[in-house]
Amino acid sequence: MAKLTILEFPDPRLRTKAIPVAAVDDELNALIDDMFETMYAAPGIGLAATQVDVHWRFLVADVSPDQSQPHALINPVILEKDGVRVSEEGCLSVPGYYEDVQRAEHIRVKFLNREGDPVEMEADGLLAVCIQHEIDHLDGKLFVDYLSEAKRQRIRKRLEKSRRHQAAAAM
Ligand code: GNR
Ligand code: NI
Repeated sequence: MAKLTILEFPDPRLRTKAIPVAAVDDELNALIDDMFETMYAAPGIGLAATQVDVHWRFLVADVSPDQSQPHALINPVILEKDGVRVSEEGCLSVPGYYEDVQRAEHIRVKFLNREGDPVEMEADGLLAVCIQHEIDHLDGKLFVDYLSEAKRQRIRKRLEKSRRHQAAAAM
């Protein structure tokens, strides 16, 4: 197992549209293990392959408080969306910023599980929000894209500035 590096906004690689997974094999399952390790260590409740510079359509999520409900969704497709929910979102690729985003409250999603079998699942609340957030990543989209241009630019400038300070402090 290995912890992977998470790309940060405004890294252009976060804008890549991921391609469908062709085969659910040992290589993919090893990557999924590494993504769970990376997500739990962060800590976060979800992680899309895009964020670790792998541009295949899969994601991991676990919104439980005790790491007891790991979900790995391969080639996820949302079949149904219901209701509206506004909640505060954060993102491991936009560290330190939290903003309200409007999503569907309830979703039905189909995907392949780690064995390669097709599965359908219903999700509500935080898990539904998380899966929508992760599928956005697979399409090259970030939660800051739902904010005003001014807010997004302010976040980008502040993150670039703090990264320059980090780089200078490391010399
Ligand atoms: O850890 C995360 N928390 C979170 C909170 C509200 C809505 C979405 C998320 S996902 C985020 C981890 C992440 O960046 N996944 O892409
Ligand atoms: Ni994110």
